[in-house]
Amino acid sequence: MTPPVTTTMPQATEEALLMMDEVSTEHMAWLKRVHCTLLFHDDGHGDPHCRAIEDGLAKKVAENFGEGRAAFARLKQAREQMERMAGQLTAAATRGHRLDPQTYMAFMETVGNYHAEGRQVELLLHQALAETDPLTGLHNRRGMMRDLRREWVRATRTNTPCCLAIVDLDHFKAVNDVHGHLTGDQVLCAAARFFLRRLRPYDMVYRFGGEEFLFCLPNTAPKQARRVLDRLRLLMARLPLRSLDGKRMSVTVSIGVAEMTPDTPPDAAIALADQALYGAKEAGRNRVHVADEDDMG
Ligand code: GH3
Ligand code: MG
Ligand code: MG
Repeated sequence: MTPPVTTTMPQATEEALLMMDEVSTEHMAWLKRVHCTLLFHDDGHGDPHCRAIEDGLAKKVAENFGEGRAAFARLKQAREQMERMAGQLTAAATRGHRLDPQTYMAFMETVGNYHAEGRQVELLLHQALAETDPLTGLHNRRGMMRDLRREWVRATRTNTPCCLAIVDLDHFKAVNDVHGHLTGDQVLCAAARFFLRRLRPYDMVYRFGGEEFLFCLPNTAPKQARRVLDRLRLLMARLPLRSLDGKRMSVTVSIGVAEMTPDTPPDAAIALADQALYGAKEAGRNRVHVADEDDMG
């Protein structure tokens, strides 16, 4: 299944990582209380506080970080299993029964599983953070080639077209020079939001470089890509923007498109799209050029 257009807001991911730290601290405190109950029969182990943090975290993850849902479901399952075992052991201990070493070892096994699943969640969050552009929240180049390769393999296997487009904001240096760098940053964020809104849910948008974005458009032949991107280009030019000091402004984009084919893997398609983009700039900007159609040779 093609992953949907998603942004993993870095702030949410950072918060999730901090909450995972809390989960870990709370878990250790709970584990100590369980051991006190087992050793001294004080029946004080109670519910692990990490349960509430985890539930809040799972909600955050579901909202901001789709890929983490399965890992979270596994973490929750591991915690429930661990709690069940702890319940059995502590019930026996408080009734004054002798502890069975095998049951204790099985319990510690579930603790180990829970740690391992927590580590997986953390790894996924770290990976998401590393693959996210902190300014726009879009996926950055890290991970992009992996995604593109996957789409190329899929397009080849299913014999369906798939286009790549490099989208470059025109005269963006002038935006910074005239309105300041902070306005420039806001324009980049507005462009990212606009692209996500206008494209289909299964299209992919990456921040390719400074003021350049890369789209991967599965199931899209060059003709169709040209139509879709030309409409996007026209709408972008009309997108009302304001500088930080309240002045009205607009930006245009130039777009280079190339198809990934069995003989044109991602890196070759990117090079072709880049050449087409160069052609679009040379031809006057604010236009879409398709490799092999607009710029022969
Ligand atoms: P062209 O139409 O040929 O693309 O001209 P351009 O001015 O857009 O291209 P150029 O490569 O000369 O300048 C790109 C500018 O984008 C310069 C750089 O400072 C700006 N830029 C890159 N990344 C960021 C960013 O994260 N924030 C801001 N505000 N500006 C950025
Ligand atoms: Mg550029
Ligand atoms: Mg530019």
